[in-house]
Amino acid sequence: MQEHNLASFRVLPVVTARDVASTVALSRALLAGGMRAIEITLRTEAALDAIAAVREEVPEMLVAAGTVTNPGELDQVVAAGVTLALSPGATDRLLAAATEAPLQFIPGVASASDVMRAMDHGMAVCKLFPATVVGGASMLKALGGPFPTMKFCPTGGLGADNFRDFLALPNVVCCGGSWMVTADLVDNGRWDDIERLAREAMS
Ligand code: PYR
Repeated sequence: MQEHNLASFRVLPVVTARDVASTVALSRALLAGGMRAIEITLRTEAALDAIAAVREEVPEMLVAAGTVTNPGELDQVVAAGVTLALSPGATDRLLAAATEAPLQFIPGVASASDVMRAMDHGMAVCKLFPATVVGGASMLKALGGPFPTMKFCPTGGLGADNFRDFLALPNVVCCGGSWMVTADLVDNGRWDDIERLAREAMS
């Protein structure tokens, strides 16, 4: 299993690919703003083509796949050459498949039991999702008690105003967020604003 330096990402932009061209364009803007990793979620028809295109056309960007919810989707992203996959949750089937797959997998968790199931399958990093809904920074501090070695990538409800509170926690390696790649920014081709928001998040 390949291990990524997640702390170096700082903020992992979580992208819904509307189409290939706009996803390549927003990836270039994020890269120009200092972001070197992107999570493209499997929520749209365009997602797998967008993953392939960004890998090809923006090779400096590490392309992770998000919303990987079952072993079949895991196979698809492995076939696409992806080395990091994330999920909003986890099932035992998905966790078992992930331990056999040639990539790093970050399952989603929302409770102590979810963390324990992830640990059963050897996971060292989990995505807290939806982070602000299930308790936010207080939840992460509380989980740090029984699970001192587990690291988290909180995602869901994070924005420019609060992500630094999460990053400051010792058990947070990086934060997921979409505030720099909203539908409004992407649909209107506001690449300069995306670049600026990325740069602000990385500074
Ligand atoms: C995901 O779908 O992977 C999220 O980040 C929620």
